[in-house]
Amino acid sequence: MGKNIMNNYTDIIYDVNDGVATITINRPEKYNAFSGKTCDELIDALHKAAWDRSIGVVVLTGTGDKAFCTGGDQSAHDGGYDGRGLIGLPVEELQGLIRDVPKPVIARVNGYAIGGGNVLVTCCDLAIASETAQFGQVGPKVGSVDPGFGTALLSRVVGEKKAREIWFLCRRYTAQQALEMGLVNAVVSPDELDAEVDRWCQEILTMSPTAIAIAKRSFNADTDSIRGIGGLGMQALSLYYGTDESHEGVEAFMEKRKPKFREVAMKETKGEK
Ligand code: 2NE
Repeated sequence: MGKNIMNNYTDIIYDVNDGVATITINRPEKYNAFSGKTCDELIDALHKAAWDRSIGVVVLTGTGDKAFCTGGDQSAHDGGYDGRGLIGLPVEELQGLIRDVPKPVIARVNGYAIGGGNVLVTCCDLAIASETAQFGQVGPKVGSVDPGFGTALLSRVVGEKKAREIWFLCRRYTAQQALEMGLVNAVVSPDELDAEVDRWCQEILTMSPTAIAIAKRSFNADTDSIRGIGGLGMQALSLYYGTDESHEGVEAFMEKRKPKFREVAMKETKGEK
C-alpha cells in the first residue's frame, strides 16, 4: 500500500474517535456518488486508518439520511469518469483497499446503497443498516457494470442465483431483504444506527488486533482471485464505455428518461451511426 499524499479533503470527512476511524462520503447533493477525486480521497483515508495503530475499526458511511453511496457520479461521466485509471475512477483500487486494511471495515448504511455504493457494502467486512436503507445494482440500467468484487464477491455473499437476479433485474431491496440475503449483519431504526455501530466497534476493540488482522486476511485469501477478475473486467468496461450503448445509459439517466438500449445496440452492430 502507498503513502498518504493528501492534507485537505473536499469530498470526504475523516474523523478519529477512541480507536474508531470514520470515513464519510460528503457529497449529499449527489446522493454521495463518487467522482475520481472522491475515490482518491477515500483511498488516502483508508491508508491513514490502515497504518495508524491506535485505530482498531474503520466505519465507512455517507452524509445525511438519503444515501450511503450511489456509486459513480453520473454527472462526471462522459465516455468514462473524470479521474485516473482505466475508467477514470480508481474503483478497483478502492475496493481492494477496503479488503487490504488489516482491521474490520464496517459499512454504516444510512440510505441508498446503489451501484458502486452497493459494491462498497459488499466489500466491507460488516454492514449495519438503517431500516430506511435500500440496496441494489443499476449498471445494466445506466450503461455500466462493476465486474469483479461487484459480481463475483457478491455471489459469495448472497449466493449465485440471488447475485445474478440483483444484476440482471436491477431491482431495489429493502434493508430487511438485505439482512435475509446476508448482505448486511444488522438492521436498526435510523435513530439507533449510530449507537448500534458504536456497540459493534466497542466489542471489536476489546479483541486482539493481530488475531483480527489474521482472520481478515485469511477470509480474503479465499476470494482474492476476484481481484484479477476485476482487473480484466475494468479493461473490458473501458471499451464498453466507448460505445453508443453505454453512452445511451448515462444520457438517459441524466435526462431522466428511459434508455433505448436495444435500438442503439442494433444500430451500432449494423454500423448505422
Ligand atoms: C439512487 C437512486 C435510486 C435514487 O432515486 P430517487 O428517485 O430517489 O432520486 P433521483 O431523482 O433519481 O436522484 C436524486 C438526485 O441525486 C442525483 C440525481 O441525479 C438527482 O439529482 P437532481 O435531479 O435532484 O439534481 N443522483 C443520484 N445518484 C447519482 C449518481 N450516481 N450520480 C450523480 N447524481 C446522482 C437513483 O438516483 C439512481 O438509481 N441513481 C443511479 C446511480 C448510478 O447510476 N450510479 C452509477 C452506477 S455505475 C457505478 O457505480 C460504477 C462503479 O461503481 C464502478 C465501476 C463502474 C461503474
